[in-house]
Amino acid sequence: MPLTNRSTLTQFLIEERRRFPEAGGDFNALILNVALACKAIAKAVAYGELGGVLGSHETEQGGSINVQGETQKKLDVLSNEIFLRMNEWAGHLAGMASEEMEQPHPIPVCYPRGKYLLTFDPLDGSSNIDVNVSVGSIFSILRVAEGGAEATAEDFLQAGNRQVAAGYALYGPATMLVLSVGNGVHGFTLDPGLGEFMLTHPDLKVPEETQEFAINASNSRFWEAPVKRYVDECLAGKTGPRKKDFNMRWIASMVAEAHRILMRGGVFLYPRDSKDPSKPGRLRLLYEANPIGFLMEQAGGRASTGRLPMLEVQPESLHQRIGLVFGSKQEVERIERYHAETQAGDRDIPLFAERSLFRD
Ligand code: AFP
Repeated sequence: MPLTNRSTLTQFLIEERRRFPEAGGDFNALILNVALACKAIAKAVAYGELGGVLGSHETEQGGSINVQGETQKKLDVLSNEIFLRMNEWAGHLAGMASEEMEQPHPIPVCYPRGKYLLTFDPLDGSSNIDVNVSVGSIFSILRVAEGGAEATAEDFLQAGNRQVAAGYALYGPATMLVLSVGNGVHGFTLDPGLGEFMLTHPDLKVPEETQEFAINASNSRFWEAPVKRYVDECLAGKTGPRKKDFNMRWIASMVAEAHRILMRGGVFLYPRDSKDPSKPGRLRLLYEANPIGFLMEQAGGRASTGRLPMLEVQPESLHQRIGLVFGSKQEVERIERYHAETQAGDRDIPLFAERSLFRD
């Protein structure tokens, strides 16, 4: 197939860089290294069982558990290694933080350090990998205060509106890279023959309205009142206050949900709930909620905790969990309104109700 007139990721980045004449090229090189890591992961994922990398990661002591308390899949560990090896050598980073590592990864002393920080979930949705459902990698790029010094965990604790770039790779029927460098959101499709990401979806926009919501309904008994109200109204359809029918999706792979929402609208909810009081949400702020939130806001959508804009949350710890709602602006704003209206909403969840001495 002759070379189409599409831009490659490299061409796109060089054209974007023209907006910053003083840019030295570090930023672009960093993004290209992240993209290379995603291509390597795409290749490993595509082999499936043939690659001998399905199933759980085993050590001499048995299955390995990550800092999240979750069983690690072999591909979780491999994907994490790929991100580290493809990014630690180039001199653009002061450190890396990953869902799969308790502490930040220091840049080996044999390599120069740079002014950026990279956080990532190397393989999101990995509980789907053994059943061949789409999974993805999520990444976020921050600046470190002063370049050159080794990054501490504190350096990563920056609000999402401090991100200079964010994106994901989706290992689906096609492998895609969706990226924002702060000037809109753009989708690239991997040309397997060339090994290049080609610009196929420039300037993605999230439709403001939708009839599609995504939530894990098996958690409904743990939801706070505003979430229950929102979902019940969607389920009531034409006969209810929304006066229109809704459709529901739940892939249990947030990258795939986010991509559907970028392509055709929708709203995703993994809210704070009372299922596990030690976890104020399932998703992690730094390398899941913030990068996806950045993309949604850059594409004219919205990302929220339900109570405040996601990108304004000040992180308190590297692996902090948070309730997450994102997608079509009008739906997210409605969900935020419901949270604002039910000030007493927090007293409705069973945990608090049992504490009340005056419960009738
Ligand atoms: P895994 O990476 O452990 O599969 O978790 C995926 C995820 O973080 C996110 O991608 C999904 O939206 C969500 O968890 C699915 O959670 P449930 O399994 O509770 O539905």
